[in-house]
Amino acid sequence: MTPTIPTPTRHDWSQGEVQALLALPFIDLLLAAQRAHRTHHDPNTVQMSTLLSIKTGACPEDCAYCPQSVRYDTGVEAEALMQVEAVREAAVRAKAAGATRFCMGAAYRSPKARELKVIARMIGEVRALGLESCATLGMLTPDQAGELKAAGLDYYNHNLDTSAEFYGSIISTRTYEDRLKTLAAVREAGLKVCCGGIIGMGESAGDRAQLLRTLANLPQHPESVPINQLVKVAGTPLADAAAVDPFDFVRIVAVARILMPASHVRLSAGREEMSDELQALCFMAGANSIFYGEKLLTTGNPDVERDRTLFARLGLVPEIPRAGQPAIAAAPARGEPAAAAAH
Ligand code: SAM
Ligand code: DTB
Ligand code: SF4
Repeated sequence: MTPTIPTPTRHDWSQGEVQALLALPFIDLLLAAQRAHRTHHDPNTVQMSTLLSIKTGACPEDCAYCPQSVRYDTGVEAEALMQVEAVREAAVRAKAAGATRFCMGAAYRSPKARELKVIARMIGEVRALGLESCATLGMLTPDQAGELKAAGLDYYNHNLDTSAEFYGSIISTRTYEDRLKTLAAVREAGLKVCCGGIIGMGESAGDRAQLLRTLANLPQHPESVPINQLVKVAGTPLADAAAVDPFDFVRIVAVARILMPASHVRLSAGREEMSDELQALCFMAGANSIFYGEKLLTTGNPDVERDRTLFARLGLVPEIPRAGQPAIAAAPARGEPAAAAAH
């Protein structure tokens, strides 16, 4: 039997409902995800973001997955906050390669006032190039979120990473509540939210469902939901974490799509280790955003040529952002396009 399409943009999912979606027969789950996807998005377009680490390593936090924590010997060389002009040049290259969003990541627990002033100038340069801007700088106060908004920032990335229960096994230097507070400050400031998690840190199926449920039950769905597969880095406590079953990963993408139908679901870190076929399954399950460019922050990503070839083989095209896109709560629902239905 074909599963019914869940009501869009709900915020009251129970743990049982999310677990039941994750446990659907694979083919039924993919169909439900595709239906949700086609209701809100063109299924053949993918949003393209390029990442740049604007301040690398020596981070005081102890996130067990992260090569940039000062506590682990991972060979990452610490680098101070970049010069504004060097960031502008990287953004020019990202745009020329075809990215439409430029994401600046900094290995901070939280940014200092003088650092934020420099980053505000970087945001201005990125926006002046006609690129969407995104930053991920750690915890923010409401005033700092307002400062970033005033600088022209479009998106703020701040991941919940896993379930509230499992969070303490991965990070001891901040709490889940801290994360939720920053997310609320970011929303309050009028910034768009990019928030997701990491799969493959030893979390249970229940933890995965709980992460998805927490994201979907936020007062407003994040506009962007990055689903990262753990990049195992030698020297971090999770260097030898067990591999994720690829079909389980696809299921998580599909359930994220169903729970947050109007959001962009990003097939995020971990693509370098994925086959083209697995990535295609993720796009079928509703992923419609990627990190594009040879590097994530400190680790590798598929090179531009591999992605261009994959897109050509699948008939995927980069998404062109619409100016003044409406908030996702008000996103227009679109029916299944006739061309797609006829295939
Ligand atoms: N320091 C800030 C923070 O943690 O919020 C911003 C930068 S931090 C590197 C951004 C995100 O990258 C983390 O929240 C985590 O989800 C992701 N990340 C870091 N290391 C990763 C890894 N090895 N594999 C997958 N995702 C990773
Ligand atoms: C997100 O969810 N994934 C990106 C971005 N947001 C900042 C980071 C992935 C980092 C992977 C490890 C690295 O390259 O250092
Ligand atoms: Fe620091 Fe962010 Fe890495 Fe945690 S994830 S160690 S806060 S850079």
